[in-house]
Order: sequence, then C-alpha cells, then structure tokens
Amino acid sequence: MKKALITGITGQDGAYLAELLLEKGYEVHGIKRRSSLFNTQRIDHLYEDPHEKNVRFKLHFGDLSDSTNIIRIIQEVQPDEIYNLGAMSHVRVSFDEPEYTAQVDGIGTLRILEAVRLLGLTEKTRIYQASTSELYGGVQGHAQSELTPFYPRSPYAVAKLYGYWITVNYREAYNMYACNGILFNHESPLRGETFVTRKITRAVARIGLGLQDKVFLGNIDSLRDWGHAKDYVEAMWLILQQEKPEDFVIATGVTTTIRDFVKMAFAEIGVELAFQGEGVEEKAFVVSASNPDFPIEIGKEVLAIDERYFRPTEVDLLLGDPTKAMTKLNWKPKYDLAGLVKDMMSADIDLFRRDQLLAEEGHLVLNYFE
Ligand code: NDP
Ligand code: GDR
Repeated sequence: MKKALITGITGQDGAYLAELLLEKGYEVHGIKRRSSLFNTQRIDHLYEDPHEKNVRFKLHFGDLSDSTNIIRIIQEVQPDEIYNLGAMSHVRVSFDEPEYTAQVDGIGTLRILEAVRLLGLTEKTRIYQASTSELYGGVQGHAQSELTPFYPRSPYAVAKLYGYWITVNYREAYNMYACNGILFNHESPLRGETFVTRKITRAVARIGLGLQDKVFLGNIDSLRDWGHAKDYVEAMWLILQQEKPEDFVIATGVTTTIRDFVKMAFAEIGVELAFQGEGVEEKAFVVSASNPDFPIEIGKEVLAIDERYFRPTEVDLLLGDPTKAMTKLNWKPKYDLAGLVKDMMSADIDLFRRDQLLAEEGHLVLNYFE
C-alpha cells in the first residue's frame, strides 16, 4: 500500500486530495496545525478511529515553520509521496504578514525537501509542490504556460517563487522526483470564505434568503481562470505518476471578470443585475427576480465597492495554457465555470437554509464575518 503525506490537509485542496488518495487505496497521513478549536470540518467525514485496526487516515500535529517536526513526521511515515499544500494562501493577507508568509510558503518548502534529503529518502519519496499562477503576476497580455517568465506581485507570490525554484534546484542537484504544479485559481464549496468566489456565493445565497443586504467587494475588474478543486487535485496526483519529474500548468484556458462571476452567481437564484457607476462608486442593483424562493425587491442595491479589499499591487489578468497537462498527463477538467458556480451556489443555499432554520428555533446567532 502506498503512503502519502499531505501538508495543508485541513484546507480546501488537502481535503479533496485526501479523499481521492483514499479512494485510490493509499494510506493517507496529514499534517494539521494545533489550533484552539478542532478545525477539521473539511475532513471530518474521512476520520477513522485510531484505536481500530487497519486505519488508513492518520493526522499528525505539525507546522511548516518547524523543521524538527517536519523531519520527525517524514521519518515516522516514510512516505512514497509528499504533497506540500500547506501555506498562508491569502494574497491580500500576505501584505499584512509578509515575513510569516515567507517562512511558511518559501522556507517551509525547503524544510520538506531538505528533510527528505537528510533522511536518505531521495530515491523513495516523490514531492509535489503547490506552485501558483500568482508567480506570473505582472506578466500580462497572453496565456501563461510553463515557458512564461515569472513576475510575482505580492509577498505571497514572492515566497511561492522561492518554493518553485528550490523545488527545481533540489530536483536538479540531488536527482529528486520533485515537481511543481503551477495551478491557476480553483474553487469549490470547500473554498475558504474570504476568497472572492466563495465570498460571493455565500453572500448571494444569504441575500436571496433575506439574511444579508449587500456584499462589499474590492477590484471587480480583475480576470481569473477558475477551475474546480476536484479536477485540480486529480492533476496533482497525475503529476507524481509520470516517469520523469516535470512541472505543469493546470488551468482551464478561460478567463472571466469578478463582475461576471457575480452576475452568474445571482443568475443561480433567478436575479438579474445592472451595474452603474465607476471605480469605487460602482454599485449593482436588482433588475429582475424570477424565482419565488428568493423574492428580492426590484431596484435593491446588492453590491458596493470597499477600498479595504484593494491590494497594494494587483494581478489584473490570469489565463493559463494547460496544453502540456492535457497532452502529457491526459488531464481534462470535468467542470466548466457554469458548473462550478452551480455547485458552489447550491451548497451555500443549503448551508444558509440550515442556518435560517436553526436561528428560527433559537439554536444559532446569525453573525457573519466578511
Ligand atoms: P487553504 O488556505 O484552503 O489551505 C491551506 C492549508 O495550509 C490549511 O490546511 C492550513 O491549515 C495549512 N497551513 C497554513 N499555514 C500552515 C503552517 N504554518 N504549517 C502547516 N500548515 C499550514 O488553501 P488551498 O487548499 O486553496 O490551497 C492549497 C495550496 O495550493 C496552498 O499552498 C496554496 O497556496 C496553493 N494554491 C492554491 C490555489 C487555489 O486556487 N486554491 C491555486 C494555486 C496554488 P489551517 O486549516 O490550520 O489554516
Ligand atoms: P487570488 O484569489 O488572489 O487570485 O489568489 P482571491 O479570490 O483572493 O482574489 C481574486 C481576485 O478578486 C479580487 N477581489 C477580491 N478578492 C477577495 N479575496 N475579496 C474581495 O472582496 C475581493 N474583491 C475583489 C482580488 O483583488 C483578486 O483580483 C488565489 C489563492 O487561492 C492563492 O493561494 C492562489 O495561489 C491563487 O488564487 C492562484
């Protein structure tokens, strides 16, 4: 039985990847940070009682900022594959926590590679590094591929640039099977609540149910190439199953503005919007509402801009060219953007209908953070 170790197992991708690897028959080990609450909601359905025999899902306390802990866990697990997904992954927050981001997203990657080398596991253990389209940052005007030069535009992207190159360097210097997946934005019902797609689908569901008035966003002109996380974890696994270690771009090849994502999300509850004004003055109003389950007043203002969400340096356009992955890995996404929006909206409508019921029965205080 193959053993996989996943850092960032409590995150969006970690949860989907763990599920996929368990389905494929792996023994799955995950590194989980100590927190004051359990913070395992995304993987609770995978939990197995450690007192039972033949348990295939195991969690270890750890942190990418602690080499001693990383070395000990890798020594104990002796993994065939490591997926380094752990990171301070929020671009806007990286401007507030630049040093921590460098420690975890940059040096954290080195800690994994060096642990494998020091433990003499270079022949046995294959390593996947969660690289990102944010590496391209300021490179604009054409689809971004494995050959496009990098121009990171945030402390997050600069830290990930180090992670990218140290992975390439260890592959070349020590002949390790270590690869970068350069993944473009991927989303799902498990997406963190402060990333823009999930912020939108949560807000639209709540506005539709009468639980919230409007949503405040930052730059709605930027363009993103969005895929579904379920499709993207499949690509991570494929990248580690090749004969030779290589880096791959994973993307859909379609790019869309945040504004259009908002329109698509509202369309899921039968609401059509009109946008008026420019820059920080832009607002969106309801033009029609056709679904009686979501009776929103015509003319209601449902979106406004808040400069708090602007970034000191923005990435205006991301558009990936996944040709290499589609030909060499035979990878093809199952979801398009419409399918992704549908999946996220349906999950958030269910979630807030439940909240609404619990609140009506007095079991829940409705208090939403943005
Ligand atoms: P999430 O933010 O959902 O998950 C990040 C995970 O990393 C969480 O499990 C988090 O733990 C963990 N983590 C954070 N800091 C540390 C630390 N110091 N030590 C150990 N673990 C830590 O991210 P995603 O699942 O969306 O992304 C997975 C990876 O892929 C990340 O590296 C991200 O940067 C990268 N990526 C993501 C893309 C996307 O569109 N989703 C695109 C390209 C790259 P906790 O739950 O305790 O916070
Ligand atoms: P991104 O994702 O920065 O691309 O990084 P995010 O969803 O945070 O932003 C996408 C775009 O939306 C604009 N935006 C807002 N963003 C947020 N979070 N909140 C808002 O209110 C808002 N309004 C507008 C942003 O300015 C940006 O242009 C994600 C992360 O998963 C990274 O870890 C990953 O590496 C990249 O995707 C690829």
